[in-house]
Amino acid sequence: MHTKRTLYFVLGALGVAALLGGTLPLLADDSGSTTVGAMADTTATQVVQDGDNGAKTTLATCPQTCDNNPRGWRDAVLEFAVTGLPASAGHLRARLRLHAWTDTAARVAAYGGGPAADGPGVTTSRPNLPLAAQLDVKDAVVSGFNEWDVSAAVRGNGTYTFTLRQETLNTRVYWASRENQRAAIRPELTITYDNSGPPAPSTAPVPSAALPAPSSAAPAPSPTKGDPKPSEVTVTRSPAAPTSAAAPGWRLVWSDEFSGSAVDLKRWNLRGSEGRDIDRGCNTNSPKNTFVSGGLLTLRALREPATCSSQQRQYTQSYLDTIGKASFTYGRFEMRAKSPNGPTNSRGLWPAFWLRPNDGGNGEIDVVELPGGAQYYRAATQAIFWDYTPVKQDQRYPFAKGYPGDGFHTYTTEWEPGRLRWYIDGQQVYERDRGTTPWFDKAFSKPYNIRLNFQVGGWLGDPDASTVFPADFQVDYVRVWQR
Ligand SMILES: [Ca+2]
Repeated sequence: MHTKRTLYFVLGALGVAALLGGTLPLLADDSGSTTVGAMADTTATQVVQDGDNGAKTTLATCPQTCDNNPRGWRDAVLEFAVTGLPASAGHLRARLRLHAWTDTAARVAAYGGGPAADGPGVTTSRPNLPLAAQLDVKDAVVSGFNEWDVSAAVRGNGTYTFTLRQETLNTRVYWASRENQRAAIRPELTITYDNSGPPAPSTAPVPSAALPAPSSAAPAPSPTKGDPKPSEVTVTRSPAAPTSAAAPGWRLVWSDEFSGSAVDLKRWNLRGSEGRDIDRGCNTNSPKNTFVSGGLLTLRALREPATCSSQQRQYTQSYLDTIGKASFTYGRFEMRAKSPNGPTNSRGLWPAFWLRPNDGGNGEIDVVELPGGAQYYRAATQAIFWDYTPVKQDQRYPFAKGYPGDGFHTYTTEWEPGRLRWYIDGQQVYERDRGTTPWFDKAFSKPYNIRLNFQVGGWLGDPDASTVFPADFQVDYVRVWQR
């Protein structure tokens, strides 16, 4: 997985940034330095206003009593992959650096360990893991970068997780996250060393104060060996895909036909062990919840106990995104898919195909949301959001005949400067433009990435005894065209 992650190494002494594939040139014969950007970070026990795991610009910390937070400590958890240290590196000094926007009289301690990452760029909680030793503490937060000496935890190349815990001041402190649009203020781990060290073992040791790297982060779903999935799967064979659904003038720039036997992790991130506050399920990267077979991607919701983000939950679910892998400014986005939602069996099930801006700021384009339940199952929702107060515009489009769960349908959004159009099975059903939407240009003139997820529970209701699990949201393809 590490080779698929983008790590930012900064040669500190020279101030020259370079993207490297895993080797780090020495600055001098006798010393060196490397700065690694966080490959994952999150606010543990976050609340909605701290941002969501997929698109946030800040991390928050707050003591247990902060704002009467019912979920306990709000900690900032960060994970770094150190791969560039030479075999001869010795006397390692490691500094964890986070940027805050204001001076604040809050004591903040850095610990080794904490919840670990479960997918490329996604840190989520593994609850009940005790924090390792306290590494350093600062009595106050300063505007700009704050540094903690975490040398005691860093032994060499490897994956390191740190937790920042705010011990005083019952007000949240905000820190720039790895997704902040200003790259210069993102979290860093800076390591300096000399060349006095013994040759390192050929495989990275597991540092005592850090968690081991998650076992290959996101196991590629495999239809074979030991996986109970194939015997459980009811694969709905995909009828022949439409030859070309594109309107004239559009050219295909990205697609996944799901014709292989596993989720293509070059195209998608698969979120794991993530519990968002807006729903009732745990996103997992288990092949039980997300798999490719028979030309289809299946996102499967299950009724089963799971723990994520320090919470015990009763459902598991699937969430894929293209953050860091594919993004688009304008385009024609289409999914051909079958919702599992029928009239009597689907309360609390919520498949969706949508887009969010890379900068994590304002804006959201929902190509389609397909909430289940007797009230909702007949319609497909088209929506745009400015923010989540919420300032949004949307409609629920009831099928004239049938309903989204009666078979495969295509859901399309054409996004052009100043205009958005939505189609179902090739027929236009909704349109937004600068006239309908004063915030159109502010929200929809920057790169967006793609999300496919199957949420259980939330604003439109939670499952009840009638909801049937497993429930499968089956996707034949996702295609993106541009002009
Ligand atoms: Ca397909």
